[in-house]
Formats: sequence, C-alpha cells, structure tokens
Amino acid sequence: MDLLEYIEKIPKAELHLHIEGTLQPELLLKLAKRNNVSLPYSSIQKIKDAYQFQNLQDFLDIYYAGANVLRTEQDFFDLTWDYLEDAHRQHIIHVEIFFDPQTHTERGIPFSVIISGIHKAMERAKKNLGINSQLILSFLRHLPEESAFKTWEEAKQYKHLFVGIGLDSSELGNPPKKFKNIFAEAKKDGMKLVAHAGEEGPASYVREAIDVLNIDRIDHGNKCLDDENLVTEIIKKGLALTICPLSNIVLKNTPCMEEHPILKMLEKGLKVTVNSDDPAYFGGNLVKNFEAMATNLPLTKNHVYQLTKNAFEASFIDESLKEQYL
Ligand code: ES4
Ligand code: ZN
Repeated sequence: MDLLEYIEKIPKAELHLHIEGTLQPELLLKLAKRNNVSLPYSSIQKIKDAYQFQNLQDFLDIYYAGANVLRTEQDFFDLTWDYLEDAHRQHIIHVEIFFDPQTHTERGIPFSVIISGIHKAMERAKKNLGINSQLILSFLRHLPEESAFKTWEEAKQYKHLFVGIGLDSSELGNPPKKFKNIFAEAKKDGMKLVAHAGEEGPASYVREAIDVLNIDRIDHGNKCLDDENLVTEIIKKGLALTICPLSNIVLKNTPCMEEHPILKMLEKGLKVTVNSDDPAYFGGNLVKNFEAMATNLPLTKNHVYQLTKNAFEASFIDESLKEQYL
C-alpha cells in the first residue's frame, strides 16, 4: 500500500474542526437563496476567488459573513450532515466539532435552533454512518467575558450534548486570562477545556492557556516553539496540540508546507495531531492536509500512524471506551 492510500484508509480522528468552517460555497449559495440573504458573490467561482487571506482577521471577517446564511434548524442540520458525510468518506471514525454559538445568537438565532440542528445530524451520522462525534462549545475571544457567561447560562441546560468548551476568534489582544473565570466555572460543571493559543499570538499566550485556564489540550500552539522551556513543560505534562497544517499556510502563520514544523514537533516528543480547522476555507479536509504533508515533507507511514494514534489518545472519548480505538 503506498503512502497516499495508507493516509486515506487508516481510521482517523479529527479534533479541531469548526462546523461553521465546513460551509462549502455550494451550500453557502443554496442557503442564501433559501433564506433570502443577499451575498456579495454571484457564483461559486467568485466565492472561491474571495477566499484570499493575509492573516487570521481577514479570514474571520469572511467566515462570520458566511455564517450569516445559517438561520434555521434545517440549515444547521444540512451544514453538519454535509461535513459528517465527507468525514465518513475520509474514514474519520471520531470527530470533536467546535461550534461558535455567539456567532449566531448575536444575530438573533436561538441557541436551541443551533444545537438541535447540529445534534440531529450527529445522531443520524452515528446511526447511518457509524461515526462517533462530540461537540465543543467555543467562546469568541473578541467579545467580553460577560458575553461568554451569558452564553454559558443558556448553554448549561444542554450540557449533556457537549464534552467541553473552547476559545477561538481574534487572538492578538485577547489573551487567555481574559476568560479565566468562565473556564474555571465550566470546569466545575465537568467540562473538558481547550483553547486556541499560539496560532498568531505569542508563546506566552500558550503558557497562559496552560497555567491560567488549565486547558486539557492546546489548539494550534505552534508558537510554543519560540520558548524551549515551554516545549519541555508541554511534553512533561503530556498535553496534546491540534495542528492544522493547511490553515497555517493559508493564514500565513507558516511560510510554506516545506517549512511546516509538524514533523520536528513530533520528533521533539510533542503529542501533535493533524486537523483541518476550517476545510471549506483552507483548501481541504483532513485527508487533504495529510496529502499536502506527504507532498512537501518527508512524511512516512510511521508518521501517519503516530499522528493518528496521538489523535485517538488525545481525544475526549470516554477512557473506558478508548481502548477499542487504539
Ligand atoms: C478559527 Cl483558524 C481559527 N482561528 C481562530 N478562530 C477561529 N474560528 C474559526 N476558525
Ligand atoms: Zn481553529
């Protein structure tokens, strides 16, 4: 079996995936029509042409504008179902999905509509496709902590439907410590904790996410490489990092795939995993991320095996059930 076939066939887990970032141009146009939302684009090609980003904020502006077509439970169902079907085609058997409720509640969409649509698609995927999926509620860090608290008050009645909370959106100027209290509160409520850190922000934000927020897993974390002591601490603690190679290139956090540090991180002993982040915007799904690594880095089957094993180990699958995946 050659490397590309091995990448495709090996049963995989994905741990860093924003459901709003799976909105493909075709569905974007379809939902805009269905909900009478006007878009600045008239064709699939024009949408694709608009996806050119100089940095994280450039991308986020387009991502939030796209999310504006999501209005009804059916819309959230269709979005999630499309992703889960693609995940199944890629032999992903476990996925942890971020959703950003504030992106929708801020424009008047009820929390119940969002969670029901997503959850129903997850249930159907479990039954019809055999995919195991879990939800992580992610707070928008450009909004104040009070907004996260307000969201949490409403979310709590559905807490049996998600495993953890996360932190995403504009990193620079919004350090982890801004969300110290809500993370402590969610932990008391039994939530797993993750946060985007060191994507665009400095190594000190990664340290803060670990020391102040007490996170169980680091999203991105690439910038930890600027601080050797921090790398040693992350390895000692066994904290995993959800690396998103194509995202890093498209958002210009890494100059090119040939220079991506993922294999060096693996060799240092960091527990790194491969993920697609926002596949509709960054040039492809999880398999495409592995393929880009295969083309541009000295990737071997052993690396693919280790990266995949790391993802299952770092997942929030119940410890008693984990064995069956490893
Ligand atoms: C995101 Cl790539 C990335 N970074 C931060 N926040 C996000 N939300 C969706 N994708
Ligand atoms: Zn992300």
